[in-house]
Amino acid sequence: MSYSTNTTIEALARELRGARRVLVTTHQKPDGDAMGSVLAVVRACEAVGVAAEGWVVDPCEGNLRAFEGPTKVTHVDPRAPRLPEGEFDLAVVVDTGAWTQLEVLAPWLRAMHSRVIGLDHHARGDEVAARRVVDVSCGSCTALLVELVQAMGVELRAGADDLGRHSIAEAIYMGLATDTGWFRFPNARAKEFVLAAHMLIAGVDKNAMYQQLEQSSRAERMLLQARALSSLEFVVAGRALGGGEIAIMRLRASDFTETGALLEETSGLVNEPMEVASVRASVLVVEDTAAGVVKLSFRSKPAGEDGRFVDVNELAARFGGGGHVHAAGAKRKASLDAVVDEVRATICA
Ligand SMILES: [Mn+2]
Repeated sequence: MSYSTNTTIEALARELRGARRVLVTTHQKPDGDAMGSVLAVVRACEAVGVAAEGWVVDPCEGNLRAFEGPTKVTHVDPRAPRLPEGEFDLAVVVDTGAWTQLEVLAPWLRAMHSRVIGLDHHARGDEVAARRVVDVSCGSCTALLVELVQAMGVELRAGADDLGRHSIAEAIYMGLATDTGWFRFPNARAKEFVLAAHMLIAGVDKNAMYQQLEQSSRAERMLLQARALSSLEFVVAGRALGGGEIAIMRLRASDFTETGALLEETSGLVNEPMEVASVRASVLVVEDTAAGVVKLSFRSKPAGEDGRFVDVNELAARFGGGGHVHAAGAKRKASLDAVVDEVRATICA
């Protein structure tokens, strides 16, 4: 069976209302939409008197945990995997339908299969949920969840404290804003703006959210970014990659000790050189002495007018890694400089 809708939102809403105890989960390393989706469904269940809890496999991107408030969410360290305990009569998988993104919980979800429902906006997925609604026309999974919340007969303001925080609307706005790059990406269409307006009317403080999510990094991270940018070089890509320029940046172990930045604070740095018009892809090479490896992150821009783009999944595969066509990673057991030389040679080839 293909990954497509096989039931209705109304039917899923009825299942949720009729449940006693619900577990809501999403893809590993949740982003704003994944976390917003989990919080929205848990809060909607609670609003109709159904016991519900979120189950999230870390690492958790950005400052998303600040939005949990009193909503019950269990965080699992993937290095110490564990499974839910006790009886759940329904499981909800949001913002994904792919086994590869649900590794930790997969044994539990497989055993639950007939009692797993899914709501997603991705084009590809597996038979994780027995009953599901998949709508790729939604800019975020939370955009789809607006329909679920309405079908459950729950107010968007449900869950809000005295200051209007921790509502369903806030969780939905978080997904909308982050998955559309704060309403800049092509998936921010009229529908997403209309939904966003409804969430603001329901009391969401968008400025506070922006500050919490996008302006809350440590000074150490900015100092690390300065180090990365000062190492920036532009390499002309060979014919195999379609020409143009590819940016390479490197971070040594000393860059971390001298700035006081943490390894996880490299998140997002690889995207910085993409601001340059001529850059088609970017590579960040990071020395991780604790793990004894050099980590590579690859990113590429979407296809240009000529329909060409750098397939970084393929590029990463040459370093024993992989991922997606526009975002991939790899690990290498070699010195930082040797890996950078290797990257340069591969790009020029
Ligand atoms: Mn999403």
